[in-house]
Amino acid sequence: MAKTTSPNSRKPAQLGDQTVARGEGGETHQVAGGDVPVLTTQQGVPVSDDQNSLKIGRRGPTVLEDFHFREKIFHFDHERIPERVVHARGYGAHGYFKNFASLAEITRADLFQRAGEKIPAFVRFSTVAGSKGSADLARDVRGFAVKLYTKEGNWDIVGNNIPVFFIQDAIKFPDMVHAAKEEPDRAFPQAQTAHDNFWDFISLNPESINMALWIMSDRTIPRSFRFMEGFGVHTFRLVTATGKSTFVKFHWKPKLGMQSVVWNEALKINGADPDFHRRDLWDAIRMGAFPEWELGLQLFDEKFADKFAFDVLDPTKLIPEEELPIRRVGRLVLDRVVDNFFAETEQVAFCTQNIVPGVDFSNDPLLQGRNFSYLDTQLKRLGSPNFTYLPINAPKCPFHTLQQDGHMAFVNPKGRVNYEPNSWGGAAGGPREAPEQGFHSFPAEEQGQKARVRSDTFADHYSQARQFYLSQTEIEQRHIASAFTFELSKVETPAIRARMVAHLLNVDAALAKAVADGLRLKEMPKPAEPARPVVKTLKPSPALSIIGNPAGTFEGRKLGALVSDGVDAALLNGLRAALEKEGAVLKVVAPMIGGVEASDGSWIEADEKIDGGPSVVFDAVAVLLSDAGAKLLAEEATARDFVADAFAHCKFIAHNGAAAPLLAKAGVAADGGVVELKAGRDAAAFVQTCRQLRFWEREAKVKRV
Ligand code: HDE
Repeated sequence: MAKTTSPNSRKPAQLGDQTVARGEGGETHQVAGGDVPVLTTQQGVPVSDDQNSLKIGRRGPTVLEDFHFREKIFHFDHERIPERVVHARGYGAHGYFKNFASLAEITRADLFQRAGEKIPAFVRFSTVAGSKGSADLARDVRGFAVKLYTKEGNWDIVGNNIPVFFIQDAIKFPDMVHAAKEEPDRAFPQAQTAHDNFWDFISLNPESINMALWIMSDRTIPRSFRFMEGFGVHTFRLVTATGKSTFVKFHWKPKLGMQSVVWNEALKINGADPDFHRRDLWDAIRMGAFPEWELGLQLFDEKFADKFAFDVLDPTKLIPEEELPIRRVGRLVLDRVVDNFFAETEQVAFCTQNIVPGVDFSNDPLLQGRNFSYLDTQLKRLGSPNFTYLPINAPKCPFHTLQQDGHMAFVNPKGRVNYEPNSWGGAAGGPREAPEQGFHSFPAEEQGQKARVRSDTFADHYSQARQFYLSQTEIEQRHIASAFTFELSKVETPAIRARMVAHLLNVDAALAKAVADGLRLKEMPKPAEPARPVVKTLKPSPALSIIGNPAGTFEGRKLGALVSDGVDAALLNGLRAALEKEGAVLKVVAPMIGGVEASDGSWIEADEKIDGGPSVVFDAVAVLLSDAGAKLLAEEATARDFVADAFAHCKFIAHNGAAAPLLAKAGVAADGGVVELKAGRDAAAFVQTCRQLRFWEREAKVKRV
């Protein structure tokens, strides 16, 4: 059995294009040399062999003294940190915020003092309910958390893509999140609110009804992080150098407009590309198509707050922008992907308590509770109060605290001083207070009895839900009814389904009827008893609709062109050129990843094989085939799905004449969204049509239940 070769003997081997060394057991060794660095242990000791653990004899036991093996496995065993209890699934990117004009008359916040001030920013988008590995297209609120590294400290605006929230008091957050997440006995469903516990909770908490309308709208199935609005949700304060306070609500407005997918598409994207949103952000930034938003402020004073129909401290309410216009004050641009997902996106620690001089909190009871939760949760996640020194969390301005030690204290002060006041003058005495420059809380007058109460100004639960619903286009209203029907159809307890319909009766009778019919409720329930009569006179707010505010561009979007051998090269190239001119991209989908041979003999590389690139991952499609290609693909189920789904999802479909057999087999009926391209020059007009994003007129024909 024993062999005589030395334990380190290695013979060269050829693995395709790679020349490697091979050990006695046939294992691959790649060796340092030239500019290839030497692999070391964490202690810097060079490693001779990373393929084999240390053994007694060739077939003997592994020895405990193998420090390289133990260190490697030890570190691996501890790679995971607790995922965020909510917003676990997220994706971040770097960028900057640039201020348009001085806002010194409204706030002393340093980033708003000088026109054109540019500061670094980091943004993390997320879903709420799912685990870290859940799919991107869950129907869910999206987190929109922004860290602004200002010259007077870090300011975190930890917002969402929806301007209102489920609950009015932070003490309800654990209940709400428990109900939304997987049920504790069975540990499913993952990343879905379509289950009994969630709707049970909502139906027993009418304060959630406004948010329920929002989460059943298309806002919760965005096409891309790039096409979402963001909101600070709570009322905050901006404070000037002289102590004047203005209330403010924060808005992020996407440059490329808003866009969502349709629900059936979302379900399929989750299978086809669970990383759809993170891939989209990564690709856009790497392509140089930097996502951009404008920061908008709704500014108001006590007088406005007093006459506004709702309490501005109630986070389940918004202020319509028609009633209080949004002032755009700067641009947020994301221009750099992370170098390392864990170091940046996972370790970034947003805290609502991170505000800067010139910004202050309001008494919103949700915000007050959040100010405790975020710091607390970061300690659990990151394991040490020194998480603030991690490069992604550390301020980019000078900072000097007298805090010390703790786990992983890797930034430490020098010298003798770790307290103040002290007798050591000058630099040796360490940092001191700055009475003028330092953060001052706005000296709001507060008084009242200590009590566990909720203000009766929070008691109107339906009026804004109704306003939101009536602000939607008919198509969006149908989507809301379908979403309620879908979610409640997954609820097993009939009483919960009926209870939700009882609430919807207070929102809009037609909506309640559509959902009741969709569920086949045997009998319409009585409306839920409102704590306050529903105000039916609120004017609709058209700004709340996505479809009613069309993006008017196909920029940043993607067209999938299904091609076969013999594809008309001029047509394909014409389409590609027209899309590029618009700032959009064309992706080639082919029967095989190696590509196709075009009519002129040129070779066209494919981006996706047909079943890896279904039409759901594109904003519009083109079907450009030869006669033989159409014949072949008409018999191919994945090709038929490609076309049938594009049609069902109301996408614009371009095709050449030869593609007709496949279109017919897929059930495509001629309509204004199906456009024949005869020559490359037709492409420009088609791309212009695509600016509408969807051919919504088709929807009533393809969605009957
Ligand atoms: Fe959060 N939330 N939240 N939340 N939230 C967290 O902090 C919490 C709320 C939001 O990308 C946690 O670091 C409470 C509203 C975002 O890292 C935790 C309450 C809004 C993110 C937490 C709320 C948000 C979080 C979990 C009710 C929109 C992800 C991990 C009082 C305005 C940030 C973490 C990121 C994350 C608590 C309600 C947005 C547990 C107690 C309202 C975008 O601290």
